[in-house]
Amino acid sequence: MKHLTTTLPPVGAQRTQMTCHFCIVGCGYHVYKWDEGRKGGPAPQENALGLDFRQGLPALSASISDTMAQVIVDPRGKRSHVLIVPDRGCVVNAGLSSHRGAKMGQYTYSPEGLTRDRLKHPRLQRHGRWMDLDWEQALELYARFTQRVLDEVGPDGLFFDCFDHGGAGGGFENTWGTGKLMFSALRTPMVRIHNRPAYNSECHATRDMGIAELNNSYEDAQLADCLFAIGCNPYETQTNYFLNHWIPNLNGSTAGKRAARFPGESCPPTRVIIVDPRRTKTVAVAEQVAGKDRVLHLDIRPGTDTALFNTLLTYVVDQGWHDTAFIARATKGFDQAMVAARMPLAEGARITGIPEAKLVQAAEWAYRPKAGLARPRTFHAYEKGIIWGNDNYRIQSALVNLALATHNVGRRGTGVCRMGGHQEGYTRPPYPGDRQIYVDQELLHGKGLIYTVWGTNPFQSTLNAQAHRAALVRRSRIVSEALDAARGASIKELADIAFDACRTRGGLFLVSINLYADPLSEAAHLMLPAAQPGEMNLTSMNGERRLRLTERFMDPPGEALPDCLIAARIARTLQALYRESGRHELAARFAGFDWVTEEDAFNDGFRRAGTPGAPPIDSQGGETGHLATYHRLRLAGNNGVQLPIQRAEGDKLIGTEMLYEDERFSTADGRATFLTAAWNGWPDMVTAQQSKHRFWINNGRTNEVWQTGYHDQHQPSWDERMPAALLEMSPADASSLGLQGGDIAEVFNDHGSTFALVRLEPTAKPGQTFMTFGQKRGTAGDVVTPWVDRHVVPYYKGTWASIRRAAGIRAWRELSSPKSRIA
Ligand SMILES: Nc1nc2c(c(=O)[nH]1)N[C@H]1C(S)=C(S)[C@@H](COP(=O)(O)OP(=O)(O)OC[C@H]3O[C@@H](n4cnc5c(=O)[nH]c(N)nc54)[C@H](O)[C@@H]3O)O[C@H]1N2
Ligand SMILES: Nc1nc2c(c(=O)[nH]1)N[C@H]1C(S)=C(S)[C@@H](COP(=O)(O)OP(=O)(O)OC[C@H]3O[C@@H](n4cnc5c(=O)[nH]c(N)nc54)[C@H](O)[C@@H]3O)O[C@H]1N2
Ligand code: SF4
Ligand SMILES: [Mo]
Repeated sequence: MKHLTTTLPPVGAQRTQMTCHFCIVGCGYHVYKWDEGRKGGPAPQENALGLDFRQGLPALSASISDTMAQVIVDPRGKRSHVLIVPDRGCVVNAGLSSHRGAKMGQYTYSPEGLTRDRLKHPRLQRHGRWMDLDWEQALELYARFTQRVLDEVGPDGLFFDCFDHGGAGGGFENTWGTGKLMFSALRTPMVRIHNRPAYNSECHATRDMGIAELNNSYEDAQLADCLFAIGCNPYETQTNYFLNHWIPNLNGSTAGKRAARFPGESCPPTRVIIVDPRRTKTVAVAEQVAGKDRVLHLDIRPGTDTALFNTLLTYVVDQGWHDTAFIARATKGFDQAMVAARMPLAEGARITGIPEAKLVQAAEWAYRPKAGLARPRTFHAYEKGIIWGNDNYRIQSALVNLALATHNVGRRGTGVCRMGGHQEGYTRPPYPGDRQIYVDQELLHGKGLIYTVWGTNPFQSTLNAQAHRAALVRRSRIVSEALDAARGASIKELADIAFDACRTRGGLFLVSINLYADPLSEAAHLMLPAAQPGEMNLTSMNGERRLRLTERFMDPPGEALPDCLIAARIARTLQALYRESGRHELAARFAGFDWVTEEDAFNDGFRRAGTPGAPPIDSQGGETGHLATYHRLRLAGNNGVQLPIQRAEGDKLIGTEMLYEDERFSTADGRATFLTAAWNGWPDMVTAQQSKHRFWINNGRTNEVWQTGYHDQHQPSWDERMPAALLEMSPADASSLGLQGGDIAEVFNDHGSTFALVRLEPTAKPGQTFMTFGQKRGTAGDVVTPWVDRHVVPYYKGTWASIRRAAGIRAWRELSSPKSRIA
């Protein structure tokens, strides 16, 4: 173990529970907090961890590092140590941390730490400078502007881009608070979700088929005969799910458990199939653990997954490996779907670029009946490679058809599931629109008067991002100029000036509600400071629907507030304004926000769904959500409860491990529905770039960076280490352009241009590059086309572009290793 400089928590240190802020996996952690000046000793009875630090700890017995520690200062100046360590008792991660979760300590607010630049007060932009102001003034400005829009234009003038998930920048409390404000108080349909340009789902198809996208438990990955990973890279993106549940199955550690679970069934050594156009770290690690003969990498031609699934389905049905009895008793639409799906091996191989022999091998591994004729248990895991792929609805229909026909849903060891992005935390009144609106395009066309960007950073993360930024900056400037010309104006007068600039001159009033000032800072007018988990109590659920409470252990910086309480204060300010002007009917729409704490928001939202007489709510808590109280969740600890809750036995909550074991699916008649999903080629808008631009720009995530880097970019020397987003490309392609590793390349097409740091990747295929998405310097979205599917779901994952050498600075070249990052 590396030498630790961190102070150990003394016996008796306060210990609270915390679910990692970041990815879907939701690893359990404990937060230890104790007064500065005290410290625990190395003997197990001398420290709160109960560990023996006198000699080196056995490998993996404890995961603890300096990045987990912080010294915090409360508003009265009292200083405390904080240590955020993974919980060995949590069934999700069993004491493992990751590159990201291990930094929660560092990312805890401290006036002396990396996070010292957190927003502490509301801020208003005046004359190109940021001025702090108090909440009353900020809320009055926001509410007066909003009131004029409501009165003179209508709710359609109020635009939002808002989180809808769990974890940091989310949680059931905050999705409810924001949702109640947007949908039942303001009643605007002009809302998009933080990661896509409309109010829609990432999973329309599977829901239409009656299959919720998180339908198994992490344990099922330990029990499967075959893991079928499609467009996901879980070693880098759902790290501890992969390490703690997939790896033990692939290395045989769960063989005994499988045999005990499925008596009488043969449980051959587990195999994994990975569908990804490029070789990933997941492929490399799986090969190391399972051996190459149990790993099949289908290096598919990008965007052809529909053809792959249809070919496999055709082959499986021709072999008679599908489950005809299950299809007859629990589904509908199989025969029609098969007509559209039929694709012979030769055609499938031609379209996907995967040799026929490999297609057959995949079908045999995943679907060929085992010895004794039992059906193999195959878990289908998918994420952004197909969700943000070529026609989300079509691909997902084809995939779920295949899983359904082979009865790989509702049985232990199977599933057809999203791997997930963030944790989940959805509870909102129904969306007030009757169709999906492409909000980015509306903004580009001059619609909207105020845009509230809530816990997201579209400047770095949306599609067609350069055009989006340009339009927002241009429209925002119209308002800034009007505000700059004001002399001695009151808040009310400022609101009127800004409103007039929007109403008559096409301006846009831009508001960012965030932890930090950076996102949108070049264009925003008003910023409101938000709190992160630990500074508030927050509930969310992970990728196996495991609901946990993260406990508050410290104050937010300055006057920052939980997002739900910001929403409540906005609503109450509007209510007061309407009351003052005697418009009581409108004032009534803003009632029901008298929350004092985030727990009030939880009780009002998550727990109320399903209560007789309550207005309709879309809630992942469902009808039994009311059983989950903060008190019970505190008792449930980091293992929480898997939704939906079955019942409470005293204060113990009993949950659900797997959905659809009863073969009753989420459709009106309970039958799962096959969808027709013929292979349909690529969208014209994407192929239109192909003749002009030589490179395919695949893009996504790397282990170290969390999303847009909102915390990570405050790491010391981040700027030197990451002067731009990474662009992995083959050495031959690079040299054909005169590029060396460490050079800055311009990546451009007809939609935009961006910059990236070239990294030579020997495993990259010719003509195919991979760029880290969402970065500040080098935004992959700048070259992503504005194409979306019928439900306004984007195709972030692929676009054609040209690449040229833009700059080369020796220091950057030195950063660049010629070794493969992937191997
Ligand atoms: N090209 C391309 N584009 C993509 C993708 C891709 O694969 N390729 N992926 C898409 C996907 S899946 C995603 S999820 C998006 C990510 O895009 P975003 O959602 O825009 O990215 P984040 O970094 O998660 O943004 C979170 C923001 O909220 C702030 N924040 C954090 N916690 C809190 C909080 O508690 N309250 C508030 N108010 N603010 C908070 C952070 O400072 C940060 O600015 O990008 C999408 N865009
Ligand atoms: N380290 C880290 N982990 C994260 C995040 C992070 O920012 N950093 N973000 C979280 C979030 S919000 C999300 S949504 C998830 C995303 O999790 P993932 O979906 O696993 O991550 P991505 O890297 O976006 O994309 C996965 C893979 O899709 C492949 N792909 C591209 N095109 C195609 C195609 O046409 N077909 C197929 N089959 N595959 C294709 C890419 O090569 C890539 O390896 O990660 C979560 N976890
Ligand atoms: S795997 Fe995900 S949830 Fe677990 S520690 Fe890492 S980022 Fe956090
Ligand atoms: Mo995501």
